[in-house]
Amino acid sequence: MTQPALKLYLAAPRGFCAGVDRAIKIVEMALEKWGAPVFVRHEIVHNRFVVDGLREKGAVFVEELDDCPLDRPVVFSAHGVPKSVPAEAERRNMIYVDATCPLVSKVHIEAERHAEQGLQIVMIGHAGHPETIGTMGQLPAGDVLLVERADDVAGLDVRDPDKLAYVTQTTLSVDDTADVVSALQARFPKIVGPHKEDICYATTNRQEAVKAMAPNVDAILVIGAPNSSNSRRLVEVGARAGCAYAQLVQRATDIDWRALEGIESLGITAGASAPEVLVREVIDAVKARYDVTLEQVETAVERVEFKVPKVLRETVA
Ligand code: 2E7
Ligand code: F3S
Repeated sequence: MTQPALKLYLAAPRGFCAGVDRAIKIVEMALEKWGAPVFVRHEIVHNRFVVDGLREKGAVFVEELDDCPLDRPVVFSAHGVPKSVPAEAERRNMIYVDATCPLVSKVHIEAERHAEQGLQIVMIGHAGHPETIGTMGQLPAGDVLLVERADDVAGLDVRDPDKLAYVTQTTLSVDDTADVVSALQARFPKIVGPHKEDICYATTNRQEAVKAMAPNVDAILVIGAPNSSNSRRLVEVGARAGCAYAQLVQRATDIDWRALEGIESLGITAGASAPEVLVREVIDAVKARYDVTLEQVETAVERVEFKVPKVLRETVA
């Protein structure tokens, strides 16, 4: 039986970023150095496949430091932690390794520096997300104000409208964030921004690639988890850039084939926490149903790499 023809566009860059690569490597190297179990506070990155793989190697995932025994090492997830977490680990004399992405640490330092200069911090981010909790937790509780949308700006109750700085989550929609920043600047003309954008290179590049493919495809599948902020933003960006059907799927079994009936072109991308094996799995599932012509939509080439912390570099070959 002949299969329908389908033009498949594969976004590049997609999938793992340098911060995710590093965080996974940190857990693997900690397991080599200290043996199992190594505790990990929060999903190291927001992907069940990655988490299950590390669990099989001896990682134990918990939500709080209180759930870790004192005599085993603990790794903090790539999303970052409030200052109180390493402080408490130190107080308990625990061995800990911080897998916070260096680009998140940069935002933490920036928030602290602005606060030292007497500025109150406004964080643009999603309430309850671990990165937002971690960044806000660099300063005393209640000091940092949170805005999620441009509409929230009008309701901000600031200490001094002339002494403000903003920071953002690294995985936000570039376009939505620009709107929030404009609203902040309109109400607080003196508000200070980051030296360089807080939205990271990986977020920006993945959104750019989706934007480039969206107008040319009938549907987009974003491989990523429902709790993955950057992956969910890719779905929104795809829809807003003109694609009629943009859907998040964790893996091939999630694909709603009936929704894809009649399409002639399909775009595929993956969030920063989604492994390439899942992209391959999705491509293979598509190939089993369609006569596929594959084309890459490359809008950037990434060469960013981050070193693992010294404590692991020194002792693990
Ligand atoms: C850390 C940071 O694990 P993710 O899905 O996390 P998000 O923040 O997108 O929910 O993706 C990798 C990652 C991205 N940002 C890890 Cl701060
Ligand atoms: Fe870091 Fe950006 Fe990845 S903040 S973990 S490089 S998505």
